[in-house]
Amino acid sequence: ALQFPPTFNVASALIDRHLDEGRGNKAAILTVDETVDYETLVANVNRYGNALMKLDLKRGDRVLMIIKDAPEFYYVFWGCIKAGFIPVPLNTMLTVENYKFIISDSGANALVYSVEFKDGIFAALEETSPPQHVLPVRHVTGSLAQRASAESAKLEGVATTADDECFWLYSSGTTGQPKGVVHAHRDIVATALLYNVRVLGGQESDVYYSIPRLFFAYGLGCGMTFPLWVGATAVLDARRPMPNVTAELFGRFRITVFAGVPTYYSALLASEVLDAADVGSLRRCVSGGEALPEELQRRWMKVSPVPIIDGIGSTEALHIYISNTFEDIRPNSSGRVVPGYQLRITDEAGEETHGGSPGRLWVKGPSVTRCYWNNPGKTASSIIDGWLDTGDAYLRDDEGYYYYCGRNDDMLKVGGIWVSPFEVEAALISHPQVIEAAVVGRPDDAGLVKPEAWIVLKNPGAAGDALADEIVTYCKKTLAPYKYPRWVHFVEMLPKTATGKIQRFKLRSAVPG
Ligand code: 3SK
Repeated sequence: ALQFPPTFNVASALIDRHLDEGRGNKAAILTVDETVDYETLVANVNRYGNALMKLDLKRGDRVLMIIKDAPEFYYVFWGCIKAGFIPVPLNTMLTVENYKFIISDSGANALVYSVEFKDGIFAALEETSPPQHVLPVRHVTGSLAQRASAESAKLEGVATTADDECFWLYSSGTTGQPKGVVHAHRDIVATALLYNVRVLGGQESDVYYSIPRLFFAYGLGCGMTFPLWVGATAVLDARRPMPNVTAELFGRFRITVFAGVPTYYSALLASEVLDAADVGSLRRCVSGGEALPEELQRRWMKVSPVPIIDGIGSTEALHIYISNTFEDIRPNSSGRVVPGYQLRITDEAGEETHGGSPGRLWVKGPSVTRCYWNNPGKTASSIIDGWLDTGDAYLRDDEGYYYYCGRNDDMLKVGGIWVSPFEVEAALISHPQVIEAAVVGRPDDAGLVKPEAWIVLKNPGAAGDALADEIVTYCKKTLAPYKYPRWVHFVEMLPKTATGKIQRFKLRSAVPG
């Protein structure tokens, strides 16, 4: 079990500690425009914290952050935590409707934003009761940075405990309104140690770069809390992730720990921009968000010196709780439980299953949220005795490897037999013409549910009945007979959540064009 002193503010472990450990001159953050060493990081966190304290906020007040991946994200996040406020990083790509909802749901008293996102934010602010303070973060007059520059570079973190509320993230989910997920100080330590150090092997000499942005739990870990925990360096880049930009960053900063999602690994490979020099420094490559097909791993291994380590996490658990390891990669599996977490799979009656059939996956562990903000109904239905309902359907084999079978509500019953859309998708993706695929259930003329496939092609010009027939024949050979898709539609792209999860519910109601 993790041990914490009676008074514990996570900012002391991830920010203040580095000066005592002689890391002042080491780069904490690298961007294409600036290098922030640990000494500057600590000073700026303190200055921002002091500037926030002047805003007349109360302890525990929420500060919404709509901030790009840049050093100021760190300054506001850690400045809030040291000063006793609750930072709430938000997805910078949300709709005006989502922002309106969150501004009101969070009851935040301050909102700090990067000027690039001003239009959407102000459109939302016009239609709701705005937080008391709305401030640009940097690079303009009146910004928080400007106020901070006049402040002291010293700030004692407020006395909190490891279990106190520390920050929130809004989870997008595949349906419904975003939900505020409340995390404690200890949750950051648990993920940084259990996954980052013990599974991934993150170390002080590493240079981390995360494709998922800092406002996602995945990016918050791989792009900020993990490198800070081990005293390493993080590369931040606010541009939209594009293969040529990633290749440039790999080469320029000699990235050693890279975090991506399967769709992005696939785009990197399809672009053919990576050369041996770019990938030469890679030590660990991580994938999450959606399951990694074996075929993608095979293609990655042709260009990279190291394999992709696939895992699964959630905003509610803060990071990855099932993972492969560098030494032990099981194709098409999310891996085994990350030591420190517990898992169980239940059947439709809520009974724990021990056989090899898919069921509902529950997780318990030291970084799992204790509640959703302002949503006692959702808290009560999803978190029972510390066990979190992940919403995912999983199968565990005799050796303890877990296999993703889709979201619980995505599973289809075909002829009375459960079919995992993921298994059919994996078969489709192994066809040489297919880049991405999503499978949903659709009732046939007799009202019986059958698999339907939505496919993105490598060469969209090849779409047509002949290719559809070829793909169906291919699946019949690869899968159990009842699992092949009865309908095939070619599309330019699949609908996805901001974290890259396929929104199958949108496909279920889509009318094939
Ligand atoms: O698998 C995910 O979606 C995830 C969520 C939070 C943190 C990390 C990961 C990989």
